[in-house]
Amino acid sequence: MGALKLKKALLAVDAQNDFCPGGALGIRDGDKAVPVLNKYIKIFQSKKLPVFVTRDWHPKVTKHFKAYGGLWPRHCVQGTRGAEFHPSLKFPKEAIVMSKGMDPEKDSYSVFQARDANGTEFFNLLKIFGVTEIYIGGLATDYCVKYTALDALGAGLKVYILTDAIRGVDKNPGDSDSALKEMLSSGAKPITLDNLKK
Ligand code: VGL
Ligand code: ZN
Repeated sequence: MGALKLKKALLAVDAQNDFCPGGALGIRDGDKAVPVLNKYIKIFQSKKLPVFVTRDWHPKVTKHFKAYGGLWPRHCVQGTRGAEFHPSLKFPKEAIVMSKGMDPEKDSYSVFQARDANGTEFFNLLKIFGVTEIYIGGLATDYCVKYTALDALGAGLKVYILTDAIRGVDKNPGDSDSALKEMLSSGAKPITLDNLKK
């Protein structure tokens, strides 16, 4: 299982209670992405490929929230139920949990601004694992998924978007559609469970 041979990695983005229906920033059908993400996780796990699971992880007070001048209702506050992973998300203990959004001064949507439990940044983990292709699914299409995909392309990685496992906020109608178009026109490739090479 030489780490140097590893190439592909899965990124399951922000499948958290607050981004699902009933949550503080509930995304329509956000929970529907979870069982599909679970299937991708199983496939990557069975091939011993790295699985990254990310979470939005905010302090109580941050400029990210409307109350302090930002865009969003209070959501995914560290230690709250809303910040927990959706109860049906299943991932192995080897999965690497990445947290982002801890800086009270700014918004950070990209997983390239996230850190693992040791404080290591995503890009460094990709280098350590030898990852050159990332498969991205989860929430939200028009924020975390989009900015992560664009950063990954900018870093020279090959990027696949799991189009059957993403859902968006659509703060403005059509945001998710345009986000997907932008990712694809920037070089990301769409993929679904059916055409993922087994
Ligand atoms: C996100 C809205 C607010 C995201 C985070 O990571 O997609 N979206 N906070
Ligand atoms: Zn957030």
